[in-house]
Amino acid sequence: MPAFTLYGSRGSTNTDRVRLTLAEGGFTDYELVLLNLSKGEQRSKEHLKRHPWGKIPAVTSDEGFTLYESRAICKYLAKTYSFRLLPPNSDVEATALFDEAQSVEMLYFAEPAGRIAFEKFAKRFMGLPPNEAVIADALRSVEMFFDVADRLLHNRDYMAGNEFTLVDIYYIPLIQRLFACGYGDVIDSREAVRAWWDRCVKRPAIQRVLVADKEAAVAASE
Ligand SMILES: N[C@@H](CCC(=O)N[C@@H](CS)C(=O)NCC(=O)O)C(=O)O
Repeated sequence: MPAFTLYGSRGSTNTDRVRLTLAEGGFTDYELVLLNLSKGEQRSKEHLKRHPWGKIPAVTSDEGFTLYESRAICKYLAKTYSFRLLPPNSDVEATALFDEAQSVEMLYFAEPAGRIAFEKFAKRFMGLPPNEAVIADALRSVEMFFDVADRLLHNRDYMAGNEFTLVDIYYIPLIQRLFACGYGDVIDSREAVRAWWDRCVKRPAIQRVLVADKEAAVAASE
């Protein structure tokens, strides 16, 4: 009996955030149930009991514990299974810097990067044209974000300090999506950001997931 069920979808950046966390933690004792978003399965009566806003990912345990929101899930899993991806609770300053980095990622990066991903990637599957004005505006915000991040990363190895943490994982799926949409230059053109990105994606567990997903995407398109 797996420890919990993760409800997600293939190609979902929010699901991938959780999958990457589990991979880094070396945790495989879970079941992944894939919902078909284009069929609206995320809004089924059954799934709305797990996620009242009708989205993925969500996790449920046999004991009846349910949680949604990818970052909350990642943090819960890291704490429950003692993944070394969070500063120790006893280190109040490192925990505060982690919380700071987490807010920065979600509000200053994921918001505009998510708009680009939606316009350039998701809309293609909906048969809708991208709104170029929205993309241009979001791209400006992402560029400005990485200008600041580049300065910070000249003095630290990772987003929350000198240790790789969950916050670094939080960035990976949307940056991958930026590369897939042709905006990889926002990373490649900034020396410290590029070096940070290389450190993240060269981690063996991350690398395994990214390679497997790439192969699965190629196989699905053939
Ligand atoms: N903030 C949420 C976002 C969840 C989200 O938007 N998930 C997308 C898939 S990546 C979804 O369920 N989309 C389907 C829909 O909105 O109907 C998280 O981090 O989990």
